[in-house]
Amino acid sequence: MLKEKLLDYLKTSEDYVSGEKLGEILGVSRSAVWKEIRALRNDGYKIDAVTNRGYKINGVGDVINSSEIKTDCVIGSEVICFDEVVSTNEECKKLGYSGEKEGIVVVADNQTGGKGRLGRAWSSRNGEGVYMSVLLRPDISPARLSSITLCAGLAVCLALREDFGIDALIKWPNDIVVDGRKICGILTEMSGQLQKVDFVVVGIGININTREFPEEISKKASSLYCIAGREFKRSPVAKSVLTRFDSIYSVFAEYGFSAFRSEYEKYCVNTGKRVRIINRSGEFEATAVGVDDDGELIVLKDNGEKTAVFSGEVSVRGVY
Ligand code: BTX
Repeated sequence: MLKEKLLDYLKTSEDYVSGEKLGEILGVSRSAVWKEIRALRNDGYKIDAVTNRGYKINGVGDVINSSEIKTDCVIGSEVICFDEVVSTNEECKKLGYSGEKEGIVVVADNQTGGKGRLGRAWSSRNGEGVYMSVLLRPDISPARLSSITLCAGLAVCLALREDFGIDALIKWPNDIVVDGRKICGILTEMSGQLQKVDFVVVGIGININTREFPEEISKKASSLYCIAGREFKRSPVAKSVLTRFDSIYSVFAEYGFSAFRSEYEKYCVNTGKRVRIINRSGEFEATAVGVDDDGELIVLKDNGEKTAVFSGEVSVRGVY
């Protein structure tokens, strides 16, 4: 796309570049260059124009586009951006069915039908969050899929802690929380048969600049803005998460979740806490002691019995 090529060129140029030179490089007229410069400004790029010198990028607003999010690794090697979709997971699944390669990412400014787990909704305010889905083709059995969600959670947690100074923790299995409130949710969906995975879509929703949440989640949701008291640009957060997810996923693909077990436990808010487990076979209270090599939560029941919980809702006192 012309706009992206122009943007890539301007980003690597330290000095002003004339419209004429840009036209020559891109094989288009000066007026076509000018049209794309205008479009980039509309997207949020600050581009200086100086007579007889040309154009220079002088800052980026809060834009969501491929050029800002694309990574140098497998996950995020290609990024498709939309202004609005029903759900990025649904768009990404279409790419999975059409045979797209592992690592492609779908991102949107807005979701009109963002999905949570078990048919729940994910509140996705326009332009206020990162809503993205990653296509993976792991060579693992469906039984081990849930640990991919844990890897994605760890990637979000580490990205927010190390690159953005947010004290993020993980609530097993897939919520990222700060001060007991949820700032990110992960929804993993799969296509395949009983024994073989065809593809997996990992959907990640992060609340970035949301100041007010709908009434029904206002007590349990938070955003980077609410935590830090300032706005964040969404694309750098998305890129940081994708880059971390790539390095975690590549080790996971070779060695399994056990490689991250102790790091996950370190940031898991449940570790050492009383938890209430609600699953198909009922409800019980226990003390969480960690996770096992498959990412299942290990709990110590009050009768002294240790058991692994592989799915279901887990509530922790003090954390919604
Ligand atoms: P979950 O089922 O664990 O969480 C959903 C629940 O969380 C809701 O029932 C509600 O109580 C609460 N909730 C809803 N919206 C928010 C929010 N913005 N912040 C905090 N709490 C909220 C979590 O499911 C999985 C969410 C994945 C979302 C991503 S966005 C990109 C991709 N596309 C898509 O449709 N889903 C994923």
